[in-house]
Amino acid sequence: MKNLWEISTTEYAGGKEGVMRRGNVYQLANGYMGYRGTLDEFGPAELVGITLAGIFDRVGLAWREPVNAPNGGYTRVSLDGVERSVLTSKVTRHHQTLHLASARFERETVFSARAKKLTIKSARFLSADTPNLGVIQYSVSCDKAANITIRTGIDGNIWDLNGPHLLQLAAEKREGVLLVQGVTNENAKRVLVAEAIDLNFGEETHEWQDQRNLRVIRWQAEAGQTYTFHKYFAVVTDNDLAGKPIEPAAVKMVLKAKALGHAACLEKHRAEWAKKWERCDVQIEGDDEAQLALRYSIFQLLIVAPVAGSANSIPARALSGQVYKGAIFWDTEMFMFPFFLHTYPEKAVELMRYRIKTLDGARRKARTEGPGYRGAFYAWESQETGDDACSYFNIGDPFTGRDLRTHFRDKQVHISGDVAIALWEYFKLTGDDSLLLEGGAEVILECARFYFSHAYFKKEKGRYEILDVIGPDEYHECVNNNAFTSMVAKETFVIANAMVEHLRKNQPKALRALVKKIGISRELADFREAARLLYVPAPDSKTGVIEQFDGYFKLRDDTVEELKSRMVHPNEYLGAGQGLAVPTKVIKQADVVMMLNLFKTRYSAKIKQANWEYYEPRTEHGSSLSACAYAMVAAEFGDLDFAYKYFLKTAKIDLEAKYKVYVGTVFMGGSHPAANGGAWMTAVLGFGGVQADENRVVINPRLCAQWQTFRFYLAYKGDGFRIKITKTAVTISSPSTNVRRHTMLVAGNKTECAPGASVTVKYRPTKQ
Ligand code: IFM
Repeated sequence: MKNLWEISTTEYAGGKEGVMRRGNVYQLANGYMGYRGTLDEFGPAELVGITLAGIFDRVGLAWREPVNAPNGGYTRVSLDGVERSVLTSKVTRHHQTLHLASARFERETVFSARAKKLTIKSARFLSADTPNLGVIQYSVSCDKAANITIRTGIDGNIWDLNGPHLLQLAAEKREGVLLVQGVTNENAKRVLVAEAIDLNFGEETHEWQDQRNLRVIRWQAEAGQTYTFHKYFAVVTDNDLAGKPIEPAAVKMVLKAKALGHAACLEKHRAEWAKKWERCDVQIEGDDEAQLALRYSIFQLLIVAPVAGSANSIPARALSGQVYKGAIFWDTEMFMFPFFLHTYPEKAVELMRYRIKTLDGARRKARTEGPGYRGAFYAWESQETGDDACSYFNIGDPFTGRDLRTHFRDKQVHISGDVAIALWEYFKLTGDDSLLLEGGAEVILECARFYFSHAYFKKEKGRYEILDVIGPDEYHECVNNNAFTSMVAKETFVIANAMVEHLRKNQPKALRALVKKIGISRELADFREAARLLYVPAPDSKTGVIEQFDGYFKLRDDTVEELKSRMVHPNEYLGAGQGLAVPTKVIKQADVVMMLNLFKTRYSAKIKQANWEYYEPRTEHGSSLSACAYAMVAAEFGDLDFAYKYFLKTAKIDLEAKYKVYVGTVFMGGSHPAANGGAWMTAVLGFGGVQADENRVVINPRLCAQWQTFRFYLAYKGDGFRIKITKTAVTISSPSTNVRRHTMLVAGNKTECAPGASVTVKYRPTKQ
């Protein structure tokens, strides 16, 4: 039977491309850092990357990007004086596994040389208990007596897209601990890696060569004997210990881990992961393919969930490297945040704290970006300060090599509303207004202020309009009245008004202080008016189809296939100035359909179906964010087969790693946490039919044909529930640790869920 808690492969070749894709698939992370799924002996040419969360750097005029740390996991082995690597030696067997339950990467490789067989095994994890720490167990054995040399330590040769970011690289060995330190180019932040090992064989000498700070361990190995040591490496930066000496902290960390020992470190790490899975796993009976893909997607989200107290967020390519500048996009709020909010609110809050932390950056952007913009215009590509990392020429033209003017940065204004919506959802589903008081309320008001400064009052129609924007479909820039954007802007006003009412009733002092602080008192009436008068394109009275933006229906109705047949270069970008899609109705990704999914209670199933049927054939799905929106909406109007197809497409994106790695000339080969979140949303919110708001949880299951039983956890208002859905019944178990009785609406039946009780409700399955 297939193990649905691991993935493995015997592949190790495939050139740079194969190594790059496997590096993504087999990556580990712990919120603090990511470690690509590369092999111990690999270097920068094989895209080894230990990508750090929340620390960025810029070299010259190149894009700012996250900093990669020196590789404290580096080890290479020589047999009888010749180095062995999967890249250059004869490999008779190779096997590597990613263990999802314990977030560990293992490899075993057998090399053949001169009638000898050398076996190396290694297993690594990035501690879920101590975020700065990585731990590796490394073993070597040879079937015949042999001279073996191991070089292990810290590799200061760092793979960077736009580096080098660490200057003045310096190495040391102190108290048996290896150290490599560098300083970032832009902000002079120190990044230090310390490494300690436990070794009980061989002669150890020291080498600092080619930017590598290494221990050289030589010994005469006996035939068939296994030699094992453990490596403990820690990454510490000025972000962790601003202004304080970082070296003693790093040394202490690795020596402490070493004293604790590998087994104890692993035990602590496993215990943390057991807690994560206890809460976040989703179980599907009857469909192993979906089970593994969904579990893998959840794993991808859990490994990059921000460390408690960091106020970091999750970049669009997670911690799989420096792709997309390590930046945070709307992907987080719209696609990843729902998973955390419904299962792991402690992480959801961290994601929101990031937006609070970067509010000043959003204010700066509003001031500098637009004509008279005020409030908070969040960065399209956000890094640690909230200033926009997105350039005005963000895609390279593969024909000319020149950069194309794109308007992602200046016109994709829905980002501010996406943030406001997520903040409000957090309040509604947790019932906890402390985040609002911590700065969330200020964010919401500043987002509303931004939209009011952006909105145009069209006198002859007596309405506000949001003009000159880009919606989620990035192939059509500078459009007026984009349905998604206008709806999100309107909702921001609705939320601002509701929030002010909430605070007025429950936190009047805090509200008064906030209104005074940001001087917004007179604008509150504007927000009420804008909530009423902001125009959002409505469904056509005959067809039910919502026009994506003014004039969309007049565009040329080419098919996606026709468009693609005209492509001259495989990586050419279909949008921007002269992109093939610009004069046509072909859209990049779900736009109106994304809006129908986000505001699902406001539109009928009929409207959803009409729009889905209109837009799906016209969607290129050029973004990994697209398929899940179509899947969720299809589940709502009952096309479960289609929903399933797009669910799988989304859930398998990182597992299969067949995604495109270039847009124009821009390399973007990393993992896709938004799609991972989309997979979870399609499963739980789509097939599970979960819809929670401030008043109650509604569950209207519509299981796809393949699934017999579907189990998941749901966090709601400080309590948690285990939900089991079969083809005919929903069972909700409320643990005795729950504090309150909750009323849920299950398949139309009002259901009381009391702490310690379990309740089953029968339902009639959706006809297919
Ligand atoms: O945020 C997305 C955008 O919607 C489409 N291009 C890629 C971005 C990052 O995933």
